[in-house]
Amino acid sequence: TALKANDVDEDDVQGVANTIVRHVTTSLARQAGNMDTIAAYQATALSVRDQLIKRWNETTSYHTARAPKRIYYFSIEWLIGRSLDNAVLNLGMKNTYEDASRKLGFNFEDLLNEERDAALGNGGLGRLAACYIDSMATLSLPGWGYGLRYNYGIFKQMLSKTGEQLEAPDPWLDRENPWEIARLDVAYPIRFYGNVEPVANSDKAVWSGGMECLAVAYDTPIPGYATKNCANIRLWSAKPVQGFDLNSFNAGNYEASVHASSEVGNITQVLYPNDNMYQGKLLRLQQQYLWCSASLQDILRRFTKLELPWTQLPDYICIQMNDTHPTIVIAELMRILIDEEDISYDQAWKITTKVFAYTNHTVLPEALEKWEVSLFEKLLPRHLQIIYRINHDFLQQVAKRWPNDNDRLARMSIIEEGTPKYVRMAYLAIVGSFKVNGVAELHSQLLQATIFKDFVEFKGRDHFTNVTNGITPRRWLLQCNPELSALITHSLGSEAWLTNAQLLKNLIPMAEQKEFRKAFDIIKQNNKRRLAEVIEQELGITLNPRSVFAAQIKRMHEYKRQTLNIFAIIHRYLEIKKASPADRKKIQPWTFIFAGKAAPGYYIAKLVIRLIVNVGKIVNNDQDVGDLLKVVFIPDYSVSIAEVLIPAADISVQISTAGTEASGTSNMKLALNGALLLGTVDGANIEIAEDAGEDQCFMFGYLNDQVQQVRYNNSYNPTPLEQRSPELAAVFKHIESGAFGDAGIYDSLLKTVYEHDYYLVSNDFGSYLAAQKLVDELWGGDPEEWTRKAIITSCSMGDFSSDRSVQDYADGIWGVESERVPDN
Ligand code: 26V
Repeated sequence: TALKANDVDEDDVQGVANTIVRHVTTSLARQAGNMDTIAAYQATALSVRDQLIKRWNETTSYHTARAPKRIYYFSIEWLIGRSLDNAVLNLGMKNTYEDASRKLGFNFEDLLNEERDAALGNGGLGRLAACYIDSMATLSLPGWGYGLRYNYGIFKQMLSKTGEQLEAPDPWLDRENPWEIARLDVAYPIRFYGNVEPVANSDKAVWSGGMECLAVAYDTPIPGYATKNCANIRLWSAKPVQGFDLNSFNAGNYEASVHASSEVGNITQVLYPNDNMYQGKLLRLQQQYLWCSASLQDILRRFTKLELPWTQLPDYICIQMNDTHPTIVIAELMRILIDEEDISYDQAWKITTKVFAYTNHTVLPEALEKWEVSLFEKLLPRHLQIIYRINHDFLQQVAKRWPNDNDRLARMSIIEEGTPKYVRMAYLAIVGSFKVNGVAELHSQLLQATIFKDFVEFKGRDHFTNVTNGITPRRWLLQCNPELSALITHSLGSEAWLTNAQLLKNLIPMAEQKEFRKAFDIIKQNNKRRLAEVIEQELGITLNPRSVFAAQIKRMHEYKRQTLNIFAIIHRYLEIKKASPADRKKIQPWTFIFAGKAAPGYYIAKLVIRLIVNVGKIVNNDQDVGDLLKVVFIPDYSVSIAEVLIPAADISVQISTAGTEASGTSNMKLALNGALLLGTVDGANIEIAEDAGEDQCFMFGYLNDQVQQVRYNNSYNPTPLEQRSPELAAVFKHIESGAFGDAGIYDSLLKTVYEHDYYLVSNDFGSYLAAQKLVDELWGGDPEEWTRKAIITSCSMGDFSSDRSVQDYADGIWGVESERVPDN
């Protein structure tokens, strides 16, 4: 019975309350009565953590005994957000915990709001990893995530009085993190710099010297929904080797013998805040290597316990690389097999190339990683040698297939020649993997037709595939929109849709029923009011819940074109100002909601924030405008803010230049919550429109295959802005008149459109206005029809569950199967 001490039945309210009180007195060392909201949150989280650990242990034992093929998801970012609500929902214990906290005198909702976000990611890529691990757990797949335990997550965004983005550190670990388990005993040595000595008559070498440190493991259990399985995210923290340094001891230098290298301490301090923009920083390469080497050592240790030959490694493990950030792991596996396990180069390569698969997340050239050879050589000399050998053998094969085609060799070489020379990580990832995928149909096609074209010819079509992204319906519907979830469960007569999102489409016929539409509409209104209250409280802006709530919530980037949106808002503002009082009555009310961070060094993106904030200040306080137009920039966008915004949106603004947004995932979250898509023909918008039906969406803008030509014309046969778009020219005039701050502040932003207009803002402006006009007509003309479309959209999103994506990976790439922990 001692072992059962932590057991409570799922619906045992008193039992759960007891565990919470026990944690207050023992873990928090407080008197049971001395509980504030923070303590109540912490004790509740620790109580839930006990449940998770129990499942974690059962899953681990079961999988150790069964020894199935395992999948390891390598992501340098994990954008988890909060865990308490998600955990109690996945455990099926939300009601129990609500009742237990009420018994103790607390509102569960208040406890939830005490939790800090785990924001170890920038945006889509990091949040995707978090959705995928939720689905891996829910599908009972034997899988773990690996990443880095940054002391500081994505920066906290604040706005100055003049609307400029300010950045402050995010000390998320200042309060103890109840969701992690420190495993100080799981630590691996990591080497940097040093020298390489070849070993005569072999492929081997000895890498020694340099700087050594330790990578220490911290585990975050991830419970599946409606399964006992619990997955794990193992995050590494860098720590100096605290050996007994005999040299400094002998010298009587006690201080030096306990001195921690500050270089080591830096490695896992902070998440790089860039999204879609590569910077070749030494510290970043140190992060990547520490993470990959530690994770691989961990994985291989688990494999060697099976006492199988190395040739069977690919039958037992698969490593999915989330973008090129972990590509060094390919060279690391080669190094370990050759230098430490005495395997020949050729045999090692055969094994290695059956282990890895690579997901690409962007075609933007400025985001592709390429490391300066000199920096690489200094930090990882042995790995550079191995990469040269990989490249040599690879180019020999290319030359054999295409004799005398030196252009092709130069194009395809993993080493970019020139001064300086670079290692092209995407090419290494393709050559070292057995499968490469893009994240939406269009994106995957584009990869194959453009940046990886040569590699398709060399490796064959089958080397490349598509897996369209997905989002977890547990967090992005059940948790963030409880009322809509209850309506769905009630109407379907079961909760099965939470693990089989395709069932949602059985509700599509309900869109024709007035009663159902009414219920759906009331929920949307409630969610809008809830958001309006938060905005009133935090920003002092009063919103009209009967206006169209249009949300553009994502990282600030030129290609995502927040510009197009804010320029259209200014246009709308000018139209309202021009209209007579009688005409104003016919204008539909809109609320434009923006949220998103700009990379700290991204000047233009920061200028866009400034423009949005300053337009808001003018428009929101203009008597002529009144309720017809509000512009809100919500600072410090995060997963937990997204959970409030997304259920409240009527319109999902997804307006990237065609061909630039690999997939997008906020488009899926918004659609699932009943927002209509106002978007370009790009990324996953295309598939969303296909599934929801184009009638449900407002699509506009130049198509991908027209973009090149238009862009060329913008640069080389420029027509004056006045001709490309007279409406936009008028907007620019107004900005330049100083209407939103001193004339001249925005000049460098406007110049990007006047000259080149690389992202086709002026070219798409007219059709964006036209699309908004259609929205106006529907909103003002036929609210029932609007709700009908919203229902159809939401119920057509089954394909965008991350369960579908992860099952696609499991079947089509990983070759792993469900290993469900038996119920008893
Ligand atoms: C690149 C870099 C370069 C070095 C500095 C830090 C950093 C961080 C991330 C990246 C990769 C950016 C690629 C990315 O985030 N792509 C987004 O991936 C989403 C998930 O697949 C997708 O929905 C978005 O469309 C895509 O932009």
